Order: sequence, then structure tokens, then C-alpha cells
Amino acid sequence: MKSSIFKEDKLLAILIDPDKFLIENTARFIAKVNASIATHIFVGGSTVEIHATQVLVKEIKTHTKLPVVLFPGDVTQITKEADGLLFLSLISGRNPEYLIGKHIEAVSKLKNTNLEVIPTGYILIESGKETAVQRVTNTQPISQNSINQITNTAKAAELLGMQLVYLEAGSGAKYPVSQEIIKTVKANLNIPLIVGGGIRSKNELESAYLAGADLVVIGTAFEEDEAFFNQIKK
Ligand code: 1GP
Repeated sequence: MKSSIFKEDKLLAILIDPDKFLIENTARFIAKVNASIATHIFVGGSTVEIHATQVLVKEIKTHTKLPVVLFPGDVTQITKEADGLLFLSLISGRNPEYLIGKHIEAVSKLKNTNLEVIPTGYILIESGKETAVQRVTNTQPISQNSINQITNTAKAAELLGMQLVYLEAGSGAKYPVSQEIIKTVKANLNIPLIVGGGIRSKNELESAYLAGADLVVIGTAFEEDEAFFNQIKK
């Protein structure tokens, strides 16, 4: 079953980290997002102050019709103001807290919300330097050379009934997930594939689509240089 939020392919999500984003810039930044080929806004980060996500999502929603999807680093980032929630299980790692523990904690926060909860197999892939996900979750990424392991992990997510697989190189990664990995995983998967981490140019975005990514997530490149929006105008 396909999620109602992720119906098409070649989707682009702009990731906003509430910790690195000034709320007073929301209108200006979201206007650029609206004028671009972006189809989704993701909100989340590894370490976010309590309530910062709620306030930011509320503000974003007043400036756009694009779906706002939570990409939470922690349970405190769940807010009913958003449209959907990637219910991430970090299946590349073996830390029970991030496989199932946080999810149990989240249940009481999900009651009385209309959030579309999307079970997502989250696979952290080595990308040249230690990333925040690695540090916060205390798990090791899978090596880019272990394509079989990555592919089987993604397939296991599908067989467990997850609706999405997310190949994550980590925010600000030195290099993104390779085309070969995306291609191999996609060829073995019947659910949509998200790819993110370290994608900084239109070329890299197109390479990810060409390899088979259904949705690409980009955050850091826009944080560092909003001129990047000029290259991805509608
Ligand atoms: C991080 O995949 C996302 O979780 C996006 O990464 O910030 O490197 O674009 P970047």
C-alpha cells in the first residue's frame, strides 16, 4: 500500500532543521521552496529544543500548501501541526531504543493527532565522516562496499511491512549514497525509496533519480547557500 503523501516518484523534500533555522526567515525561505520543484518539506533534526518543532511547523504551514512531514530525531519532535510522520526504525543499527524503544514512547503523543504515520526502514550508510545520527544513536553505519547487506536490510524492511526505505548518508555527509547502491536496492524493492545526505548539486540530485530514488532529501545545501534554489526552479 502506498502512502497518500508519497504517491508519485521523483519527489524532492527540503529538510529544515529547527535547530539551525531562524523562525523569522520562514516566509522568505518557504517562498523559495514554493517556487522550486520541491514537493515536500521535512522538519527534524538530531537535537532539537522542546517545542521548537511545533512552533516552526505551525509557521511553515501558514506559508505553503506542500505537505509537511516530520523527520524526528526524537519523540519530542512529534507535533500534530504536521501532515505526516516518518516513523523511523534505524534498521542498519542494533540499538533497541532506535529499533523499537522510541516508537513505544511515541504512542501516547500520536493519540488524538491526524498525522499520517509512515513506517520507514531507516538505513544509515557510511559517508566519509562521523555523522550526527551515528553519534546520537550510538550505531555504526553500513559500509558503502556492503551492497548485499544494504539491499537485504532494505528488503527485510519491506517484508516487515514498512512502507518506505530511507538510505541515509547523514546530514552534511562528505559524499552521498552511491548510484550503484541506489540502483541495486531499487531493483530489489517494491516500496518507495528515499535517498538523502550529502546531495549538494542539481547533478547529484539527477543522478539519484536516475539510479532509482523516488524521493530525495536535501537540507545542508540550502542551509549553506539559498542560491541553490535558483537551479531548481519550477
Ligand atoms: C539528512 O538526508 C538528510 O538526514 C539530508 O542531508 O543535510 O546533507 O542534505 P543533507
